[in-house]
Amino acid sequence: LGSWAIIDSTLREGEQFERAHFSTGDKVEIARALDAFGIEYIEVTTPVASPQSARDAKVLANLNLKAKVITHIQCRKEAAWAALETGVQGIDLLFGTSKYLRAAHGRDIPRIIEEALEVIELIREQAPEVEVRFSAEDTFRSDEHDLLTVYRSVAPYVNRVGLADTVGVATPRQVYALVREVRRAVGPEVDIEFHGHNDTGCAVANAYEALEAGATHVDTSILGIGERNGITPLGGFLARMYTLQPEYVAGKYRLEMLPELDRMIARMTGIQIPFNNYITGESAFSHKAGMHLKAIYLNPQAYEAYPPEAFGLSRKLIIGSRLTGRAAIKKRAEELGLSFGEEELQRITHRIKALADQGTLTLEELDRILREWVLA
Ligand code: HCA
Ligand code: CU
Repeated sequence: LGSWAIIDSTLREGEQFERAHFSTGDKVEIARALDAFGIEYIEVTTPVASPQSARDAKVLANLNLKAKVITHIQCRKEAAWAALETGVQGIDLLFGTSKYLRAAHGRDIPRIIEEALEVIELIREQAPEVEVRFSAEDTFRSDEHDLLTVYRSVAPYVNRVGLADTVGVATPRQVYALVREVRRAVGPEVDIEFHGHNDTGCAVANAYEALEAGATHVDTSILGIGERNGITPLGGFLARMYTLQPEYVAGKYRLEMLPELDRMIARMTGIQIPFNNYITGESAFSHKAGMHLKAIYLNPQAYEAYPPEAFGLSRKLIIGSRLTGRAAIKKRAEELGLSFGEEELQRITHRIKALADQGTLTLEELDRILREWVLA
């Protein structure tokens, strides 16, 4: 794996989440938080979406962030002019190439290429320093020959080409194979971006496969918010990459800020962070079965893909359940300054399991039982 960058689209794809309606203040807070986190690119809603969207795009483009602020537009001249007026540092162009989307916009492949080149040329002329990306929407349901023709035609004039799994149907193997083909078609100089929806639960895996195949940029959003059930979640993607490149990932991003980012978006959209969320879900670092607890005491890596401390979190050990074991009870007793012989430990563990059959004991309940046992 080489180096790669994140294009966070919480302020574009994320605005397409049904519960999202960000105020200007929210948007500024999100952009600053992403910037402080270390995200390389922040994608914002097209200025032609609504009057407020145009005003907000300008505000966001002029925050003087370290991150590049880019906007995302349909491949049309009017939208390109509006994007240029905001002062963004990059423009992501989008043109549907699948049969579904071609039916919607009514253009054939030669016409798509012609119009794309016109828009790209316009941006290049007006603002040569602005980064340009061209993406074929619904890439994975487009004809491969058509796609490669389009990418080959635009590649010499853009910084980046994009592949979009618009309905989240691509398999990891398909993503790998197609990104390889696109890499071959556009040559080594052009960056490749992957945007993956999560309709079939493959958004993280697909983003990873895209990088393996030579992509350089991955789209994410905080908590994965977007159209329908969303796209590659920032936290899930970082979890995936941390296991493979821990120093690289920890060097690029202030990972201990991730819980704040997830909480911020949960608050702004009025949702709960899912209990099983990557890294920040309430049970992401909970350990319960006796066998797990025993191994965790020796070395947490035994049952953790990545350490909670890396993300400013701590693990949770659930000692008072019916699934607990002797090692866990012994450890807790030691923490309380109590010690039991082997046989006694076996008996008290048995007793605790029997009590916990009625419901998991809190730590206070467990401690009380241990102390009373010693007194008795
Ligand atoms: C959408 C468009 C998009 C664009 C992705 C991209 C998609 O559905 O609104 O520009 O790479 O998923 O196709 O988000
Ligand atoms: Cu999308």
